[in-house]
Amino acid sequence: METVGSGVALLDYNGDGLTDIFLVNGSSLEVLADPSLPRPSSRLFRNNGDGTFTDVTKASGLVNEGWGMGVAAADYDNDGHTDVFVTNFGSNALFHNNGDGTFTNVTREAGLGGGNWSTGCAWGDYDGDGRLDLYVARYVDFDRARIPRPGTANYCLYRGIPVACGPRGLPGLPDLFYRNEGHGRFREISVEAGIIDSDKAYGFSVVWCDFDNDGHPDIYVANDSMANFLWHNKGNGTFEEIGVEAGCALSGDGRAQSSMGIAVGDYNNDGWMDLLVTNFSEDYNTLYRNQSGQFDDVTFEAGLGTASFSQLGWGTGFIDYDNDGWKDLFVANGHIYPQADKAGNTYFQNNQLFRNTRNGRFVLLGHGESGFTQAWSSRGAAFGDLANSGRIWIAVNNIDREPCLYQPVSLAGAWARFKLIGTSSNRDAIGARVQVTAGGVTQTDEVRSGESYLSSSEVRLHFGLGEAMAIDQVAIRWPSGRTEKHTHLAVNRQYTFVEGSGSAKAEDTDG
Ligand SMILES: [Ca+2]
Ligand SMILES: [Ca+2]
Ligand SMILES: [Ca+2]
Ligand SMILES: [Ca+2]
Repeated sequence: METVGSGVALLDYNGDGLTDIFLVNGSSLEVLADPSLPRPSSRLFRNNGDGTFTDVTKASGLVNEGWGMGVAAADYDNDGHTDVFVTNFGSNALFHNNGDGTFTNVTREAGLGGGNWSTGCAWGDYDGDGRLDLYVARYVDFDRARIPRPGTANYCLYRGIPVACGPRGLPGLPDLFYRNEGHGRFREISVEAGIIDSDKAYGFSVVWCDFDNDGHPDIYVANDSMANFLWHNKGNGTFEEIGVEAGCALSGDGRAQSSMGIAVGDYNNDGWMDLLVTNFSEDYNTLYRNQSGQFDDVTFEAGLGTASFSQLGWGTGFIDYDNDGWKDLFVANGHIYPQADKAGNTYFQNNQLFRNTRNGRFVLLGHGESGFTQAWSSRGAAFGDLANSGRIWIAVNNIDREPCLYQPVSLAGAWARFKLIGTSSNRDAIGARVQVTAGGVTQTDEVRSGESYLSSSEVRLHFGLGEAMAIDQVAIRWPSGRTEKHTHLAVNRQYTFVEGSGSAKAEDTDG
């Protein structure tokens, strides 16, 4: 279990407008076997607003002592306070935010314990009732007594070196899908919703997004060693799996890849949400360009093919690090096998930043330019503006190391940030689509909770605006279906939009 974890969340847990950091943590077999041993736990760091953070784990009660994997933060009960769901090897955990800086573990009442080995998770409102529902991916049906020793089967070798077994050759687990029934209770409805993971694929990361622009949020799941899922939301309370037909389940030449993380974003600004899926080493991370809901593997023509061949990719996101209005690409790397150093690869690998050159292509920045000079074995990654300065920071969880926090330093263009508050829609407006037109470019994004690798970025939407002096238009499609437009807004501001109020509130900013 220790080879794959774990995620990181950026969330404003205490509602002070400053984005805080939650790090999921692993455990050990010794601790699982002996309850008298001190238990490692997740960590919550409060943003002090002066460039420092304070560990408030204990005081907050946001303490996950299971073998942590993934996290998704969202206000599932629409009370204005961000709640946190954590997946584990073992029971998962739902922490309800009490609104006073503390959390209560409500897993049992909510019915969200799951079981065995859960990984990625993400919130979205599949049926448009204003209540956030939850997708939980699961990985291997893990029984330590049945796991072969390293090297004792052909799926326990990496380039001839004995390594930990799996996932190939091990039994998988079906994913879980929970409908939010209100009053803090959930019901597992995967089969009745058509989410039938009959192959028990080895699930990792999950993201909700409306990929075919029909107004209903779809769900994409990165599976390890097997075809990825695209669960198309039919708009009638059920889904159909269309990954292969839609062209985003396999590599362009029809191979199932060992997928880890998912970046979702409209990198070419055509109004269709694209995908970047991180994969195993000796393979490439796959860029799927979305055209009218149909995907093409354009990895090599985008210049991303060979740049990820040696790397084993995990956390990833389309982020506009230089605020030019074109989304760039971040990838967190690190091999899964410590033995990789003996097999012609390396366990520690540098993270990567690719600049979008606005012509459908990306260019890898050198480590000096990206600032990613130190190689670790990275996993989860999340994105947000931790200084409210109009730039995107990156938080990365590393195996057996302190995490990395990358502060933006490059000169950058204008920006705008949007905080959406749903009224008839879910309060966090998860699934809302925002289109921003400025400087002759229209950018598209959606509010998400759950993306990258087992991670959760802040729900505020950030847009780089290049040299634009003003925003011509902001168009919002709320999850309820309600649409609204705002015109002639100033740049370098955060705006709060409340569904149905018809007005935009600009907030003072240091930017
Ligand atoms: Ca809440
Ligand atoms: Ca719902
Ligand atoms: Ca859709
Ligand atoms: Ca850019």
